[in-house]
Amino acid sequence: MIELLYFIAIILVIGVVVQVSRVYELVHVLKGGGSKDIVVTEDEGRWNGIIYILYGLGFFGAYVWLYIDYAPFFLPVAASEHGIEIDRLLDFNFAMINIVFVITIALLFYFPIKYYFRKGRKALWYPDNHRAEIVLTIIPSVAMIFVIVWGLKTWNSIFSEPAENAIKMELYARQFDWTARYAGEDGQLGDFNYRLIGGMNALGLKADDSKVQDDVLVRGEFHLPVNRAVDFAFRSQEVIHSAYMPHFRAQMNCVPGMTTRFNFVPNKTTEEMREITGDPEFDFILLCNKICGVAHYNMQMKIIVESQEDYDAWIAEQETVAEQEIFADLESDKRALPDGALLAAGK
Ligand SMILES: [Cu+2]
Repeated sequence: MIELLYFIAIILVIGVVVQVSRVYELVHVLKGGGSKDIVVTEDEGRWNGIIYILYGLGFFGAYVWLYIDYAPFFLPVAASEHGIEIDRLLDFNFAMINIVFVITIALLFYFPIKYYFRKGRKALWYPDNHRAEIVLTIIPSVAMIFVIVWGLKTWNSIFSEPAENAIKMELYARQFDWTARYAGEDGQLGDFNYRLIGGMNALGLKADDSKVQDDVLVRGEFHLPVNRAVDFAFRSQEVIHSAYMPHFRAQMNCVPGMTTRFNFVPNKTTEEMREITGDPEFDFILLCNKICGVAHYNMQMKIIVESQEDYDAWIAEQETVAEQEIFADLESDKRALPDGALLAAGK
């Protein structure tokens, strides 16, 4: 609140300064000095240039400081195969943007001191230069085409079909948690229908589908084996959520009424990332990246990437749909609500 008052005070002070300078100009005109009389002197021009240089130094200082100050918040190295490609593409874009930015802004601050008004010096009349225009059109165009082609190639490789031995799983979003469903022993995700959502069956799974019973449902955290493709399907119960796994450079919207897909290969285990980041507490995370309601901020799930053996041991311990008896209360209680609390409490 106090910041808002400061802000309003600053705006008012600026307003007062502008008004006073206007009054000053008007008084000057009324005293007989016409507008012709208001001419910038050499001194004023030089000072103007000096102030520009000082401001420019402060500006670039802040620019460097922000990069350094925010460095701890940058994501660590990508933990998926395609993530490395995405980072390379982004790094190239940032390098280009920063180079052009520094050159153009530096010139902007330098020119007022270089070309400030001196008596007797005439400005050069330089209306156009076709060669310069052609060069300055072609260079950015080539750079743009290069980035677009590179981007499209990267996009195509990211959205290619997953490998044959990919793990099939589903991330199911609802206000405000995630459920991960693994395909189970048959390697196929069972069928679903939104009309069946209710009670323990928050995902609307079909009890009579033979592929459903061996599916594995987990909440809180899910595991993935390293260096093996994961073929994700995403669904949502009610509003648009977005499955965001920043360390794997992966994000996909979860849209009610349709299934979206994404696949990637995690290439670093949780343990390896803990060493890389120097943070023994580090964990991969799945977040919701769409503001989907009041508890959106807390919609997350831990992801553990580990060796194939550890993964196999973990998945063997998890309960299947059959073991969780998610259809039991639906049979007996027709009033079962499509409410998140029931699955949480029932599990
Ligand atoms: Cu959400």
